[in-house]
Amino acid sequence: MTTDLLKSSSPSSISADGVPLAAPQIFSAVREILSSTPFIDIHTHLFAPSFADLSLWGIDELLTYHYLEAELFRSSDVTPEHYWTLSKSQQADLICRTLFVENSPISEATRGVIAVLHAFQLPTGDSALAEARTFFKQQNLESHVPRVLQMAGLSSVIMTNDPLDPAEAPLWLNGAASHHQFHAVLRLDRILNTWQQHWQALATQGYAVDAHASGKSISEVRRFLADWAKRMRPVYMACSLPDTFEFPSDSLNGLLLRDAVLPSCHELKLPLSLMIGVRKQVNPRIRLAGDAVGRANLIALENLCRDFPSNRFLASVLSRENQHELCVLARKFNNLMPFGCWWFMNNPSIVEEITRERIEMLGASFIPQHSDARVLEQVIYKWANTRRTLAPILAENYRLLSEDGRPVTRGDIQRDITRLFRSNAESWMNLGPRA
Ligand code: FIX
Ligand code: ZN
Repeated sequence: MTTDLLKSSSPSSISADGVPLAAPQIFSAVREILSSTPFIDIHTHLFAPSFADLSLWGIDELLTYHYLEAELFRSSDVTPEHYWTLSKSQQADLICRTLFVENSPISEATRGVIAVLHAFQLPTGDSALAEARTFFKQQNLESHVPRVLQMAGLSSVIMTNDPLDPAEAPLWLNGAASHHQFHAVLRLDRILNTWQQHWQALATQGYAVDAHASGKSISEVRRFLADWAKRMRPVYMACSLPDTFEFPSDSLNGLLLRDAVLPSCHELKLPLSLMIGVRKQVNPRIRLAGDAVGRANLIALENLCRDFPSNRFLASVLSRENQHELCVLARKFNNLMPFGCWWFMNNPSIVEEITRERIEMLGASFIPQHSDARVLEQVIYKWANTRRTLAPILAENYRLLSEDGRPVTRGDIQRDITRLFRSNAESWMNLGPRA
């Protein structure tokens, strides 16, 4: 039985979805399907409404986003020390004046704020701030959240939850209400990267651990992870790692990863997300804006994928120089899922470059993007940017496929876009229909 390669196997070959598209129709079909398919945002720093105090939203939070703070200090004489003495609204006033009035908001991050105001039909000129403040004051979080996710074309978002965060942990311990559009993640940076500073927090929660992670520490860390997995029902565990990350290693990080985290992920059937390449606090004066990037040695990731074949790894790398290697590693290990254009990679010119090579090397077997949103309304511009950047790239690949002799249908395009922005995540994270 020969399969007819030239004929699409997508189920809807009889309906309009099955009709081969002419080359000029491909781009608009891709754009329509990108905008009509609800995405899953697999990495954000957003919180469900029940985490009210931790949920950042509204114009003052949008303006004081650490991406904009980094840009403020380049265009203003204010010292970081003085900036931190200002109130949130004074900081927002200063950033608005400096980056949106005295300069053109042409950077990706400043354009983002303009796009959010425009999405709410709010003015975007020099006097925008006052009217925006009035508008956001009138919003009720319970109804604002689903509206914003709808505007961003998202069915759900995945949070970043730290069981050792002094502000967040008590909310979970007191039974924070879940929300059907927000899924939890067990974030392990304090355990894997700064054990010396944080082992006592585990001890305070009743786990017999010590500074050297000796004695019962490993089994107690595993008990800690199991307890928090029951409490949070996370869809994966995650950790950001420095550019100097090595594995295997005799360090505490290496030991905790090998003997506690990986076995727990395996037992709990949870993937481990590794975000590799951050150089923390190269300039601590500017706080969250003070992190930078370094090229990592991805042999560590290669060793993890090879030596732990029954663990699943999500990976995003911060350095541009590591992107190609990650693609190649994913061709070697099917327990590795590359995802997103993380942080300093999340700029249209670089998203384009990364996505093109991923499609050429991995087809649709990767997760193109996540928003990393810290402020609720950021998902509106970050996903609009992603849809705008990806439409011509996907269309070009379909045009080439059609030129090479295989007609393309809407059904094909819908299947691939659903896989890229939904089913890869659903299958990898046991998200299933609730996502
Ligand atoms: O480690 C992370 O999850 C990073 O995304 C954040 O730490 C970073 O500050 C950020 O907001 C990047 O967009
Ligand atoms: Zn993040």
